[in-house]
Amino acid sequence: MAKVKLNAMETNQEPGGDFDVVIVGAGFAGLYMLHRMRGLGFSARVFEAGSGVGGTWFWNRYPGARCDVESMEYSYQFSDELQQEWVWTERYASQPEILRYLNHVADRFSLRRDIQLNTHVLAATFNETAGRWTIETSAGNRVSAQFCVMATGCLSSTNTPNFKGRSHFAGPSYHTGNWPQEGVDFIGKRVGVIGTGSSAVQCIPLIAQQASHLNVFQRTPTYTIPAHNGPLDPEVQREVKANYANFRAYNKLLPSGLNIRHNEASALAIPKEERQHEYEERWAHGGLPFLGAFADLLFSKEANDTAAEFIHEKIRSAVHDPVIAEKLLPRIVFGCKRPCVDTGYYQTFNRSNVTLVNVSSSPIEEITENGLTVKGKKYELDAIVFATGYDAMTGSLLKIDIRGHCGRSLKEAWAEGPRTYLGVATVGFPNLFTITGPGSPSVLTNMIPSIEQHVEWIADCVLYVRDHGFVCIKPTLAAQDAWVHHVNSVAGATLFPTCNSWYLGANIPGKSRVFMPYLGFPPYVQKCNDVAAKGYEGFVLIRGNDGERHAALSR
Ligand code: N01
Repeated sequence: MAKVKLNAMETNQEPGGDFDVVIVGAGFAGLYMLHRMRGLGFSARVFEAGSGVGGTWFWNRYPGARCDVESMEYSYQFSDELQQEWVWTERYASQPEILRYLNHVADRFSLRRDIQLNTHVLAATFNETAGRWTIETSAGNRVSAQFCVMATGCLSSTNTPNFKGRSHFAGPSYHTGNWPQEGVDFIGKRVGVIGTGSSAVQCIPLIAQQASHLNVFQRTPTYTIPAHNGPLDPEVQREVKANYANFRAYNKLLPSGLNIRHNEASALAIPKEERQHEYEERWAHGGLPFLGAFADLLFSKEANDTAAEFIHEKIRSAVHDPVIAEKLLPRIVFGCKRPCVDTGYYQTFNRSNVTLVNVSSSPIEEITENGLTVKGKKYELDAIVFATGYDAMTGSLLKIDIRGHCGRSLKEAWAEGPRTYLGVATVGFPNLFTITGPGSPSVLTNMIPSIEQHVEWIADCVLYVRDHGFVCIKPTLAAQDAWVHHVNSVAGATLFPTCNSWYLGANIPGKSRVFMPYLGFPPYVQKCNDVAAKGYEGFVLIRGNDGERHAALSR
């Protein structure tokens, strides 16, 4: 990464300094971590790569970007004043609205003075003698901190496949996860969108309305459920706010922490008509609650097939041309990749200016000056949109040269896939925490309460270390090994590992195939609480002078 040197005047921050905590990232996780640490009296500095706060909601400005979790749930709950005063306008909030919310949070809690923008963290190195981290940035900072918290996000390191000839394309190209702030005008343009995941499903219907022609290059057809988005009924908002604490507490007891009604029944235990009725109701309601239709959808292939068949029929009835409809039918297990939530996705393929190109059996061969080729056929394009996803969960962490005990890098430690204790800490990296890291429920839950749970747990842990006269905390190898084994065995009992999802790292060539998130919410929260209640069971706490500390860290 090129070093962009900004002077202290430009960044409004000093290049050096000693902090209790350095936090990397100013999205939902980093903002709350900063607020929490400051509230406990710790000094903290946040480094953020973007020119504004917001993390994923800062970068993902593609047309149609909006959340697939409902607005009344996808927000912080740490401050009742905040959740009472903020007014959401739609059932599913758009990217601009969420970004406005996060900017409001930054201002309301006076967070900006401790956030340095336009700054990539390049390296974090643990100094065993000092028991502190040294953090180096693209802006020339070299600061030290006792604790380092990675709030780098699970879906923040974009993946642009290395197609042959990519640099030869003469027109503009965009990645959905790094969209120009000024927006893009596709009017009258021949556009190619590569990918058909959540980002593509959201932007394709809108780009199709502008483009003179849109080619959609599909490798794996996707399941998407209609959002049925619309203005948020003020009465619904008032009711939730009148009872917000109970609403939040109830949701925390549900699988995924989302306000989804989970049917306890098996899809196979009831007559077909009843099953269809359940699916129809969920389809009419829209969005991710479809996943809760039956208890065994992600455990039994036979049960899963009933959901797949139902959605196939919906696609066949939405798409006029039966040949195109067949091409759009997903053949993977429903839910093993995160289902998308859309507005008019399948119907977009009825437009005369939209072509679906199958790149599954015949991949994109080459990007040329004027477009790209598939199976020898040329597709002339004025602009390319890479909706090709992310190096999820580990990508942003491993981009930073993180070095712990004996100078060993995180990249080496995770060469065979990420290994953590509870998704928050890693053997060999004392005083380093990962918010919603691999091995925690994170992306399989409502992210915001999961972020809040991690932030609060980490803050309590740091407080415990300080108040009990310790200087360092690190997980034991035995605790980490047992946790990794547990995370894998839970995933192995489901249908999740059956497809090439980013949950498994299977979308990135060469990445180890490991199911990264933990399928164990809400018991996970209890486990974290128990660990803390037992004086941080599974961790080693270290105190003493430099020599003693050095010896303890070396064990
Ligand atoms: O990324 P993806 P995304 N040649 O990885 C294709 C969250 N999110 O940005 O499936 C051709 O899902 C790839 O094909 P395949 C949400 O959690 C949420 O869309 O690997 N195609 C796939 O179709 C989501 O799951 C929201 O065969 C290639 C696509 O690119 C996650 O972010 C909105 C290719 C990538 O899909 C990621 O979503 C947006 C190649 N070489 C995102 N390489 C909401 O809240 C990749 N592809 C609504």
